[in-house]
Amino acid sequence: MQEVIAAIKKHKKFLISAHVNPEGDSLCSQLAMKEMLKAIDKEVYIVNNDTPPDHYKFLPGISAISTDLTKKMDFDAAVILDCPTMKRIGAVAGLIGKDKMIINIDHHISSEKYGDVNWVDANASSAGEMVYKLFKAMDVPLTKETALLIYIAILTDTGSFNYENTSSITHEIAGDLLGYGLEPGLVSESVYERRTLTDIKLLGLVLSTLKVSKSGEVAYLEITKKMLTETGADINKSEGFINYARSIDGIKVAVLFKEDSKNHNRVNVSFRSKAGVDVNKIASSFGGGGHVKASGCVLEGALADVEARVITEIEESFKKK
Ligand SMILES: [Mn+2]
Repeated sequence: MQEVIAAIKKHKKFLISAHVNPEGDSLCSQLAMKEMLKAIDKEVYIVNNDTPPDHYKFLPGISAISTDLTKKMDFDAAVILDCPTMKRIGAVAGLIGKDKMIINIDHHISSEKYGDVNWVDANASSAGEMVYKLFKAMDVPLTKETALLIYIAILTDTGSFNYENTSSITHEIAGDLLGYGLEPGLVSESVYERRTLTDIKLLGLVLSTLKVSKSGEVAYLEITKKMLTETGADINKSEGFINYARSIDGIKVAVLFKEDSKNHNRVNVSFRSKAGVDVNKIASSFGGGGHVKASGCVLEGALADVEARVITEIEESFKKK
């Protein structure tokens, strides 16, 4: 962290970015980081590959996130948050010339440490938790808004304090954040109780695809392009669907296969595990990565073929143990 602080102090103008298909932690850690840099008189831009999902439009300062890659920006350092590889920031990578300093702040175990400065803490619950530590180390006071952002980053990345990445430190930080006047019940409602009728209809279609592998230890679901056109639902609203598959008793790995909306021969694959199974290893074997209990990869091929390949690979990996 000291290296990060030194790099921040040395530079004046910053570009902030995070991984494609943004969710709670990536959005909130970027917005909180921006507030921290502004508080110490830095110039800051946030540029992302994708527009934030509609259900996060309530986040304070969200309009600062631009997806305009053509706009000329003057910056001398880039802060990349919650992003294990440079590839995962998408087209934003093209804006960062070789002369720019790259500061990588991440909690993914699979981080490729692509920065000039890398602060990777796989024990941190979220990138938001790391930004919190920066606020404290740099003596920048939190506000109700920045406390809310960091709280939501932690809330969403820990599955509401349910996952193994939740530690006593996570709870201590959450406790401190609540002291800025946050009401946990209201925050939870604003994050989780924003589904539309369409989203629930999509959930119904997705759950009807549920299958279990031969071993009885892998449960999987699929989202097809047809389901999205039929319901008119937004793919971003499927966050959390995979947990229904994982919640089945006896299941060790849950997989969600999503047909890519732009490229018809591409499938986005998400993995969630329990009972100590390492899905980062499985995702890595397919060129992806993430965390021990939550990871993902992107595969070329038709949905049925990709499904068969992935499920066979997981079943094989169980046999090797
Ligand atoms: Mn994260």
